[in-house]
Amino acid sequence: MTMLDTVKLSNQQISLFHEQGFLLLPEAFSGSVSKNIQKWADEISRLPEKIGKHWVYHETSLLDEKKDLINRIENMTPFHKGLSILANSFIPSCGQLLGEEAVLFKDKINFKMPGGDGFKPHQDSQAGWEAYAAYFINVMVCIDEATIENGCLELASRPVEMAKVELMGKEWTPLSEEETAMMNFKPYPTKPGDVIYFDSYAPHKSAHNYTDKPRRLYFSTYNRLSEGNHLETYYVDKRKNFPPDVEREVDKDYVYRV
Ligand SMILES: O=C(O)CCC(=O)C(=O)O
Ligand SMILES: [Fe+2]
Repeated sequence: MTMLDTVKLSNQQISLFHEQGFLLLPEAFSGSVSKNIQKWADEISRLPEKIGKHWVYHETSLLDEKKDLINRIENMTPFHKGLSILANSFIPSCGQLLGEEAVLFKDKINFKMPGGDGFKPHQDSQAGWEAYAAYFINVMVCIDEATIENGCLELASRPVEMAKVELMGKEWTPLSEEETAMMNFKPYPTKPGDVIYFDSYAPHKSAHNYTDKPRRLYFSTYNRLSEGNHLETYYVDKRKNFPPDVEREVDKDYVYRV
């Protein structure tokens, strides 16, 4: 089993994170570690979809309506050793950014296969996260090269005049055109092994993938341990409204929100 290097952030990086709401860390992982992460993503996507295991969501290709794609896999740490080691490897650096001990809240891989849809502008705390903790940090690990063409992550810096880090839109709906009018979104193309930290109030979005290559990105999320360990409750709650595809009732409508 590969051991992952623990990321250690400098004071300058920590300040930049708090100023912008995000921090880029190019080449955080070496080529061989990145290859392992790609292998783990392949492995988890090949495991059978069973009730009580990792959560798999599908989508219909925007390029071919007969084609079913894996959209996202969540709740992976109990079911894959490597992906569990990956999630745990960020606890120290997220602790540095939080100023106290961090705990894992959730983890997922967004697959965005050829024909996969994008994400409307939002802040992650709009997805009801404030019910669990006041503040979270996401870590994005680039699995496949993410480009402007295949829908890399786009982030907006925190407005300088913003005194408090808070929601700029409503819960459960994406940011509106009015709310994003003054935001300056910038695409951040990444290569395998690059990492981006961004907090749960950092506005972000990404475009669909109309290229012929997958754009898989890994995301894990952490909160202050002093605000509680919510991973299990989060998934129990989410299962009620938005369970994985294998657990869905045929005649029920499920809507992805935010
Ligand atoms: O995968 C992406 O491009 C962004 C995903 C995202 O914002 C989310 O899952 O909350
Ligand atoms: Fe998001």
